[in-house]
Amino acid sequence: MALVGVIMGSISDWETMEHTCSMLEELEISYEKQVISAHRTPDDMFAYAESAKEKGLKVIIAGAGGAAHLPGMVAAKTTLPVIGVPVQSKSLDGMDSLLSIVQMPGGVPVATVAIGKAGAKNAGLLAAQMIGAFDDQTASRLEAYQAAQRKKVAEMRDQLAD
Ligand code: RP5
Repeated sequence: MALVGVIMGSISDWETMEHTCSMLEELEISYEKQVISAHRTPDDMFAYAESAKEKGLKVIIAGAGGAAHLPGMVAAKTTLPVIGVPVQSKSLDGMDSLLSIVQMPGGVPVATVAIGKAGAKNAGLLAAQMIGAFDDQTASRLEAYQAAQRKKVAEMRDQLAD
């Protein structure tokens, strides 16, 4: 059973959103992925948002670029936490995506991460942290992930000192 739903506005978003999925796999979080467009398939978007909770999802991660309405509109139709990933668009470098996702009206939150790959990766981590707040095994994997990051920095320090 998938705990996290990863959706994106277009297949062109996959090169960004695959970093979310890789992180979820690394942390052993079950997920499903789907292309759902706010503008091209609005009925599918609402159906997905409305059924997400009852099918067992705990978090939705939505990536979109340009006029990036997918995360906000999904958030409008579910009580699950929604994480928005601004995809780096070609024309405005992702600033359009970021502002479209982050500037939600009070009452309809979308947890917005950074533009592009770093944000996509952090979206996976953030979803794992939400699940880890209630699941000890996930919390342990997150501790191991942080310990590995500390080790990498320690190696960088050694490298610099050589
Ligand atoms: C958005 O429009 C998608 O999220 C994508 O980032 C952007 C461009 O989509 P394509 O024209 O590449 O399908 O809906």
